[in-house]
Amino acid sequence: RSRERNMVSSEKLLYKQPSVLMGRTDVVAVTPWLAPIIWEGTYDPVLVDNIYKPMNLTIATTVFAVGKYVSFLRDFLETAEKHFMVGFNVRYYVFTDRPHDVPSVNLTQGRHISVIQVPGSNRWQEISARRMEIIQTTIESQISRVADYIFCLDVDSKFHARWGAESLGRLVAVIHPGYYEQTRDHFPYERHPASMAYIPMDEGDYYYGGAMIGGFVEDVYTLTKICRNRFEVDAENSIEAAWQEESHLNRYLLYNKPSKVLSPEYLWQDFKAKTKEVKVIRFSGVIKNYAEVRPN
Ligand code: UD2
Repeated sequence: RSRERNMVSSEKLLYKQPSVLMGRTDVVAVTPWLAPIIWEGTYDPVLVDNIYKPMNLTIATTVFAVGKYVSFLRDFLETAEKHFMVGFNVRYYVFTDRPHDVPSVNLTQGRHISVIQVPGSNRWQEISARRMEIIQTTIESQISRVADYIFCLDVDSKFHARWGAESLGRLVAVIHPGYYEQTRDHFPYERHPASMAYIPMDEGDYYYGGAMIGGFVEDVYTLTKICRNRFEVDAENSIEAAWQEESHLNRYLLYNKPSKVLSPEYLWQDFKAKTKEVKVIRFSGVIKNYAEVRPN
């Protein structure tokens, strides 16, 4: 279903003239391979909506809530209804081992939830990492038929402000809020050459967060398939990468550059004070008591 569409505005729309000379100067808004980095003030939300809404797109959104993580679902879904892809068709896919504990949340028109049962696990590392495999197989069995784009998000999070069509692209990744001021040799990439997620000290663009993967369904399909395979090769060799699937994601994105990069506005962490370049926090991880919510 997913094809690059022409940027057509359906009607006359009055908006501020784009400037060639004036814009944000405190942040970099384009990667060295010319993918936009999305920051507040670099796009016009009204114009973006005017372009994308007539396309009648469907956005699949996957979220895992295994074990005690079901308790994060209500806030995740309620805040998504307020801020995430408002005005678009959204299909949430909730993966859980506790389908009866999925809260009923009022959804606005054009939005649906499918609950899909998955096995529980005693190891949080496995739950987090198996997401690649489950997303891959669910894209094959159902998502590819119904959706244009897909976003795969962490459940222990809330939306606080607009996350809209400015985030749509072929392959979309988010810059992790914890490392964007660091040099690449400080990124927590997997550093053992034996791992399929290995990145040498002198390589790497950004440190991407595992809490969000997005893009065309077919591009995210390829990403999940390759990361899953590499993860399984590592497992056969008794290797678990430093940050599980996040490490494999970072390796994949180093050699398959994202076409759009979301700034840390799209992935903040509640324990971290806002920095001056972040004008709006759109989505953030809540503070959680690891000992309480994880199985081990
Ligand atoms: C980081 C990443 C996360 C993932 C993980 C790698 C960010 C902000 N977070 O977060 O995306 O790459 O490291 O290990 O980039 N889950 C369950 N039940 C569990 C455990 C996990 O459903 O018992 C799911 C849930 O959707 C959760 C996700 O897996 O949001 C990631 O697990 P996490 O939030 O515990 O990982 P964390 O905070 O270390």
